[in-house]
Amino acid sequence: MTPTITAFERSPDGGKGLARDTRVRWALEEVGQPYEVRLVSFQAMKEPAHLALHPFGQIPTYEHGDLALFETGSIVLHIAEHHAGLLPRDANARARAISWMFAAVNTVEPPILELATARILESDKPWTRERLPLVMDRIRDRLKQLSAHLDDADWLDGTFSAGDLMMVSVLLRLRASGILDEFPGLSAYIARGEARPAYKRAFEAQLAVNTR
Ligand code: GTB
Repeated sequence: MTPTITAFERSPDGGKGLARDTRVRWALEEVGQPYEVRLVSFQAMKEPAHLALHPFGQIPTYEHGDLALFETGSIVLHIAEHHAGLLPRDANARARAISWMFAAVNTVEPPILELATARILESDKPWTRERLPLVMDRIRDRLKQLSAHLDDADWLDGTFSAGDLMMVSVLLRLRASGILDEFPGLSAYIARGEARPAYKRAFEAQLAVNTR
């Protein structure tokens, strides 16, 4: 049986790969699991059929047999736990890779989302001009710490894992901000992620949907 994921019928980013279905596509491509995609409109996401899969009316979701999941982190973890290739076999290394998955969505991504909120949803507010530098500094602090940890290693903890997949995906949202230019080590880390054949396939698949 083939899993089915959901994705935007048309992503607001026009195919830059920043919507979260790309992370799930990437994980499925890394492990060699074919998948189907059901495209949903913004309206359909808020209707009962989709809300039964995703209580917050968002994408992506993942359905496989009688299992339905939402939340990218949990979907990627599920894929990684059921296929070889995204989590180390050694129990401690595996636990550390999962820590990096949580760090990506729980520690590094929040200030990045604040930036998106400030730039897109709050750009007309009088206080946004003052707030933006503070948000940028919060991101900068996290990137400095992440960069120090990575140092000159290729990946966060030994071999490429679901932790790197999530972290690279989170960092990619910063590209347009220019802040990554201050962190050449992290830029190279992101480039290594993007160079993976599985990422390229995932990116091309979402691009094809968004440029039809
Ligand atoms: N925590 C959830 C997860 O990780 O799965 C968050 C899911 C989520 O934010 N989904 C977004 C969504 O469905 C799409 S990815 N939004 C519609 C809604 O809430 O009504 C977020 C996203 C959207 C657009 C861009 N972009 O255009 O650049 C980037 C990221």
